[in-house]
Amino acid sequence: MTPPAIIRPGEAAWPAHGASGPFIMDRDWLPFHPAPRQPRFTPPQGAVDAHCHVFGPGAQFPYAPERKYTPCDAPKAKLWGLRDYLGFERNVIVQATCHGSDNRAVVDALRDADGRARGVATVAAGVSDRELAELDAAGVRGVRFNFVKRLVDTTPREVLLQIARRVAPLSWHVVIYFEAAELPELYDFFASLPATVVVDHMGRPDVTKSADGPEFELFVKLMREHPNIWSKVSCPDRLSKSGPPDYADVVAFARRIIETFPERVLWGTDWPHPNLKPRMPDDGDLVDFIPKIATTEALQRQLLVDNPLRLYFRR
Ligand code: 0GY
Repeated sequence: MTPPAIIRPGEAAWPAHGASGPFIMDRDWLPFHPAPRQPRFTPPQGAVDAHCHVFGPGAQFPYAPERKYTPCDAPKAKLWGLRDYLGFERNVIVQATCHGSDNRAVVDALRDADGRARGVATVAAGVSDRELAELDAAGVRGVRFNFVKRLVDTTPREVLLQIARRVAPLSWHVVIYFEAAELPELYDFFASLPATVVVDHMGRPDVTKSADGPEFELFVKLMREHPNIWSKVSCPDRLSKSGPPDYADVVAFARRIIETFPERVLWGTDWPHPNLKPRMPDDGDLVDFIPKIATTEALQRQLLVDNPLRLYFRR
């Protein structure tokens, strides 16, 4: 039987059912929220969820042998359902590390999206021109470099630079994911990347420190001194110690980035929220966090519409 094209929260098929095919979801894996509430905040027309993932389904798109986790399946039909339910029009689907550099699940979703999704891939240095052209034709507009050690084995910087040079002719950008404590060591490398660079989740600041303190100041300096560097102001659920529904301790960090660099910020749900513990966020809470960090309609429009359209949907 063909699965439905769109599965919305509230429908019987919405909650996660583990991993399909030969895969068994990790015992301590938390699946995405089984019944997210509808947000009170209405995103502006044309809003883009610029950081989300698809997982499998494993039976169709096998998880990578080198993965560090086995998630629940989170198929495109549910991503489209969540998009509509939360009031978004488009998605940027970021290749998750559980799929390694096998981008088939993302490409399949992009081809199904009717022009309403773009992708960020993971590629190896040996990727062929033909593979890159196929990814580009499907809607991929960037590559992701991951420096979070619990997620990936380290790739040498020369190899990453080689990849950045390979994708430059396609005008792709580079998404980087790292923890704040690693920034001093990685700063010069990031500053040297020959592309537009997008940082995941504000470089994962330690929000128990001050948003005006030296650690976050280094990240602000990186953006201030390098106009090619953008930031996603996403994942309060990953960063907050004070927790939902307000994620109050993340507000000052996200506001500082949005108000200082309003033309270089993006926002995303991060659905289906890989590796999140001790609890899954309610995606409705995440959308209601937006007006706390982008406090005017003009800022909300830049964050959710103008910036992602400029970066991802110009072609
Ligand atoms: C995120 C965060 C995480 C995971 C991944 O690709 C991934 O596996 O990105 C994480 O575990 O912090 O941005 O989705």
